[in-house]
Amino acid sequence: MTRGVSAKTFRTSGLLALLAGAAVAFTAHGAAAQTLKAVKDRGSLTCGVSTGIIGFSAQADGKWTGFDVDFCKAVAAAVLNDPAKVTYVPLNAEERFTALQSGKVDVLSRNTTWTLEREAKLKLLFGPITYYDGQGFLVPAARKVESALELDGSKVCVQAGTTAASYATDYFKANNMKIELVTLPSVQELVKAYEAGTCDTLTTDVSQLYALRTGFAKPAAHIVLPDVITKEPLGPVVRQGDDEWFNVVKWTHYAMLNGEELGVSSLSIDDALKSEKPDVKRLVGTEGDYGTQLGLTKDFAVRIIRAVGNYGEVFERNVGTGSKLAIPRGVNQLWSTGGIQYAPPVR
Ligand SMILES: N[C@@H](CCC(=O)N[C@@H](CS)C(=O)NCC(=O)O)C(=O)O
Repeated sequence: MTRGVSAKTFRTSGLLALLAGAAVAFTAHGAAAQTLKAVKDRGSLTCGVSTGIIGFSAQADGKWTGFDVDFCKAVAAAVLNDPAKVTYVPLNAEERFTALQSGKVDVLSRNTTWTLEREAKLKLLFGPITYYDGQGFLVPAARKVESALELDGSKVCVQAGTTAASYATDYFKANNMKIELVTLPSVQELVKAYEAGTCDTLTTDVSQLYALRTGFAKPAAHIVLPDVITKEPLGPVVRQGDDEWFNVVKWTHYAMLNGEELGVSSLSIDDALKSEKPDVKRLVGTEGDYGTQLGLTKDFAVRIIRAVGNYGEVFERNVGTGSKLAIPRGVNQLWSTGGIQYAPPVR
């Protein structure tokens, strides 16, 4: 009898120890962590961004700006009612995923391509595609190259830890062309190598080519070739196992997209609060409790749009034709105006 009891006790305490261990493991990896609660308790969002890509995430005079930075601000506005409550964590291509896995950042908002491996193997989840991109090539205009198919024999600069290196290899192999890949550990060294003439071309996502070019001594002396050789769906990334947080991240983007579709902008937000249109009322929270269902407030979309604007405003301000980068909206237009940006409805 005594033996039986002690054996049971042992089994129970063993089970408890196992559960405690699992809880610790979950917390350490952030998998089961309640990120939304953690952000609210901390009073700030930790957002993983790039180390410096103008138009997307770059720091000047101690201030971060850009398309990916605005996404961090939008999440902070939705959760904390203050777009300034963000701690930016600059991450290069190689360190970004471990930073997210380890819980160093709550979300990664950093020109990151959604791939199967990054979800299944790295145990991450991509939110909506905030920017549809593709890989391209930058060349000095003086080389008089008009297509990537003229790059046979070239030295091609890429950054380590990105999708660009293997895609470039595949592309040139498929076209029976020989290239020499020059892999650089950081974007700063990538730019330096290209500007110094170490390589004939630089390859990465087209949006980044436009961005990097703005920082060159003579931007007009470099052209982005028309060839786009891959699909690079870029979007925010979170850890697996925290559906509530995943929803907050997804609906932050969808609030901005629905805002644009319904004509609700940072300029018209006060009028939108008086609107009688059912779709607008649901978006701004004068009807229903959609924001509360997300663990936020009824007016979460108002907070976002007031802070950073709707999707079109964010795109134009940071990377659009009126910005330094001057990227045409292209496929990133709304589905209703010929693009593929499409948000599920708030209802
Ligand atoms: N979208 C591609 C490329 C993203 C990427 O990291 N591009 C580099 C080259 S421009 C970059 O943003 N570097 C900035 C940094 O490492 O801080 C990916 O997810 O692998």
